[in-house]
Formats: sequence, C-alpha cells, structure tokens
Amino acid sequence: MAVEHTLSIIKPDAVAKNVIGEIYARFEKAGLRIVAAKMQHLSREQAEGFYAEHKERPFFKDLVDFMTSGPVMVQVLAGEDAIARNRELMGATDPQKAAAGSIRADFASSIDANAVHGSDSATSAEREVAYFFSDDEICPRD
Ligand code: RTP
Ligand code: MG
Repeated sequence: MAVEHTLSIIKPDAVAKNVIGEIYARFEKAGLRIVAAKMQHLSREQAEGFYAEHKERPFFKDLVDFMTSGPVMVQVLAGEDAIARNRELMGATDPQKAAAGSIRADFASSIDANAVHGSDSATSAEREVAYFFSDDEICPRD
C-alpha cells in the first residue's frame, strides 16, 4: 500500500474543548504524520465551497453555520492507507454510532458538532488538500 495524503479538520467544537493535542496524539500513535497544518476561522464562502457536495442537503446551512462558528485546525496527514486509517480513527458521523475509542465517540457531542472531518476517498483527498494547501506548504517526504 502506497503512502497517501488525506485532509483532516479539527472542527470548532473540538478546538473550543482544547483537545487539538489529544487528537494529534491519536494520529501519531496510528502512524500518521502531520505534514502540513494551519489554524483558520473559515468564512461562509470557504465552508460552502469545501462542503459543496452537500449544498442541496437539508443540513447544509447548519453545517456551514457550525463550521464558521469558531476557528478550525486544518492538517494534511500522511501514511500508509492514510485515508481509510483516518476515517477509522474518526468513527461514524453520528457520535452515538461511533465505535468505542474513536475520536468522535470520545470528543463529539452531536452529528453536527462531531469534532473532526476526514477525506472519504482518494478523489476527495486530492481536492480537499489542494483546497487548503499549496504544494510548497506540504513537507516533502524524507
Ligand atoms: P465529514 O465530511 O465532516 O468528515 O463527515 P462525514 O464524511 O462523516 O459525513 P458527511 O456525510 O460528509 O457529512 C458532512 C457533515 O455534515 C453533517 N451532517 N449532518 N443532520 C444530518 O443528518 C447530518 N448529516 C451529516 C455532519 O456534521 C457531517 O460531519
Ligand atoms: Mg464527508
């Protein structure tokens, strides 16, 4: 399995709870490296563009309201099978259904305030990494 890059966002609820470090430790313990990172307070335009695939969904406005409610921490994770590995660490979208020990089970409080985002496929990872980072902001591999 080749090394992959995936986009991760620590959402406003988890930033407000002051658990960025605890979530980073989970990535690192699972063998994922943080190869780019920035804290940002998203504008509505940025959040709407990022989640454009959901723009016809009934929860879209709530999602954009939530994602713009405070700063987020955005990072690129690198590692073997990084896309699926990160999704597994995150747990299911609804924290009530998320596996015990997953990030959402431990830090999320609702389906809206669900602590983290992670790219769900190679195609979305490519688009989402490029949405936030230029090539020269991503650390080259050793
Ligand atoms: P994400 O994109 O944030 O990593 O989450 P995900 O893949 O697990 O879930 P997705 O289906 O892509 O939905 C994006 C975000 O929209 C909110 N959502 N609310 N009320 C609802 O039924 C509902 N469904 C989704 C969640 O905050 C989800 O993370
Ligand atoms: Mg998604």
